Amino acid sequence: MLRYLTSGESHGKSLISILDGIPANIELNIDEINAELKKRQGGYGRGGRMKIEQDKINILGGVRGKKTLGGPISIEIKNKDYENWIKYMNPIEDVDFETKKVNNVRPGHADLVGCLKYDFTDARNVLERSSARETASKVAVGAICKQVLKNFDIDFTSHVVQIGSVKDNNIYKFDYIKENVDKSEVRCVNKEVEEKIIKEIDKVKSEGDTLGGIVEIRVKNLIPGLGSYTQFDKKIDGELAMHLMSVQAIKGVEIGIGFDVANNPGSSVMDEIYYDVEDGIKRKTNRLGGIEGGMTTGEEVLIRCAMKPIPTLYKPLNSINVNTLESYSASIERSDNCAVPACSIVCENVVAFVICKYLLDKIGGDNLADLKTNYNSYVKRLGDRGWKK
Ligand code: EPS
Repeated sequence: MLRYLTSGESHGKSLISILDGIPANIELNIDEINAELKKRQGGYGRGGRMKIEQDKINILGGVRGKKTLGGPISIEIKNKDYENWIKYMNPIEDVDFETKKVNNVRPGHADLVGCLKYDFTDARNVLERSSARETASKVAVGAICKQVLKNFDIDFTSHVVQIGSVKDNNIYKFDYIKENVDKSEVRCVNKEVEEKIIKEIDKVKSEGDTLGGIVEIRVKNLIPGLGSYTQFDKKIDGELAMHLMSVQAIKGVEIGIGFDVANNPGSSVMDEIYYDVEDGIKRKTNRLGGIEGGMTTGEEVLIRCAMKPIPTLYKPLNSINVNTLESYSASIERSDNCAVPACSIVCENVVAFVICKYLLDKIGGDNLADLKTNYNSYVKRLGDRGWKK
């Protein structure tokens, strides 16, 4: 079973992840993994931290000569900012607990409930771990999973479809998004919408406020049958939603037309099936986003995630001092005004982890050769039934 854990604080020494279950003999392209990390750091609306960091993976175990060994892979991403925080964050020496203490808990962040639940008088102890800095680990893990999946031509892309009130209502082909999205600093492939988004971010920033938005993730070249209808915890849409909802600041996940299924009759929601000698079994539309009965259909998977605006506001909301219970404005921590473009990279890599987990469940094998044999035999059997890759 593919699984991972992460550890580390936003201003601690490093972020650490352990990814367990990656088969042996997968060749890792470290530059490609670092390129994903770099993309996560980008995007219009980011704050000062990204000028300090240059996230790169340092693999500490599970890989030899760029090839996976089949054991757990341990990944470190160093926090350069730790040098500026060592007096406050050193895990094994006495530290200054006062200077960076956070009393005035921020609405929308984990600060208040974290202090109550873990019996902390300092929300710093909460925010260091709840920070979206942890998404760098998620991206590193997902980027390694992508290296497994590229052996089976499974490909990913993502883009921003809404920031604040500015929406891109167009539907794009996978390849168009993939070719154009990295040229945009808001990861929006429509120039007109991009300009409006940048103006909206500037406006909100000047008002001391923040913006959320919607990102779309697409996966192509999948095979049918990843996931299963036979048990609730085997459904791939359930697992995708669980992983995506646990990304910091995500408040909604839609698959295919999502909530729109409720507005339409069945005939405008289901995807008609046809058979063509050239293409094999296919769908005329993809409203259900490539998943039926908790299983991939082989069509493109299409997912949208809604990210709430970042809760740290430069014009803060009313809150309390968690220790004295007196009214105060919420504390101001250095933060981003809009991290939706970064969120599209995070969600894309989170989806890569789930797809990899379910592909390994379906075609299991301890090493790449066995995976390929199992994959080819499954695809051949599907071919006999009329499905074509
Ligand atoms: C982030 C690092 C953080 C924040 C942001 C995401 O760094 P710092 O707290 O030092 O500025 O910029 O985190 C949040 C907005 C949040 O609310 O936690 C990153 O690496 O993405």
